[in-house]
Amino acid sequence: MLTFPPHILVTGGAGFIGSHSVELLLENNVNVRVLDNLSSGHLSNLPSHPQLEVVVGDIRNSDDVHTAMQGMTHCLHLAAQVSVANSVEDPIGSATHNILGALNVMHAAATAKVSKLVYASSAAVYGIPAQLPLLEEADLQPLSPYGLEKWVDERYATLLGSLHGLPSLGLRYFNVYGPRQDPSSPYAGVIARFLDRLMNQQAPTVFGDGLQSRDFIYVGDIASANMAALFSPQCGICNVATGQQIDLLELIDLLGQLTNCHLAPQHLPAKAEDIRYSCGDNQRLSEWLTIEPKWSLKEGLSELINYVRKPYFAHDQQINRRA
Ligand code: UD2
Repeated sequence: MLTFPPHILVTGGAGFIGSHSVELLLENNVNVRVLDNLSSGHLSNLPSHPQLEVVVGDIRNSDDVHTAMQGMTHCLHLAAQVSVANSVEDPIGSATHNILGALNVMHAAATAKVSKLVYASSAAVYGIPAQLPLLEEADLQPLSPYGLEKWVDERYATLLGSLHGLPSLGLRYFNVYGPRQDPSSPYAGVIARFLDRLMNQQAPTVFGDGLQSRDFIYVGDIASANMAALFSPQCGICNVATGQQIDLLELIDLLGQLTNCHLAPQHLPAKAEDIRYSCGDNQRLSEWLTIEPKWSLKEGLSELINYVRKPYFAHDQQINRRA
């Protein structure tokens, strides 16, 4: 437990990763202010709590960001356009969120002299891997505007560290899944999409041969990494990964076993921006943040399936955590 209440601004705090992170921070006696434009986040994702304040505003608006940053000691920047495919279709819109919006947050954090900025980077910065698992020092060759945008964010954070002394840690999340990930958009994360289709007796749609692999990490582990990063003296870049990979056909098999819905996938053309193999080295995560992922894929998927099967009104009840 923390001994005093820091004041933390969480951008995108009403979203999927944001709401899990906010809950964990509140459990640890932190004062939290959420800045969210509610475009994909929902107020219903957040608890009512005396130490939580919610501000509806947009990271693309620098006034919104500077106002929200006032009085904050730390910032967790999660608000983003998160879809790789959408960044290909709308690179300007994506960059406006992911570069200019991120720069607004970083600049405001530097101006407010926060003690730590933690921001969401992504495994998408790596692109084609020369070797697996991916080390933070690997060459970066992003295949999508999204990956390039996150790389630019990392460079900006480093630069603002030198120019203004802003201490920052960029977390390269691998593929995050868990309760509250919205399955409805065509750009939604693959686990949310596959599960939604299986539950509705529809075949999962696979782009390409389905042999592309991902390192899937449960959202509870991401929330733990975010909190550890905020209070760690470490600055720079760190993978948040399990170090395990699974391909999409294996994933469909596993989901079939866990849901008892076995449906053969329907294959659609592959996407040029798709990374083929992704698996992160997590030694730095362990050394810098003393975090070890606590949820195996099977356990995390079982938790997600339980959540999805609950009636909607039960969704605000406590989601299980692992200490
Ligand atoms: C995810 C994150 C991204 C970033 C990255 C890091 C989402 C929406 N995107 O991008 O923000 O952190 O991971 O690696 O969480 N696929 C199908 N059928 C579907 C949906 C997806 O075959 O119905 C494929 C897709 O073409 C890709 C793989 O599944 O090969 C994963 O897709 P994704 O959108 O879940 O995640 P990714 O890795 O593009």
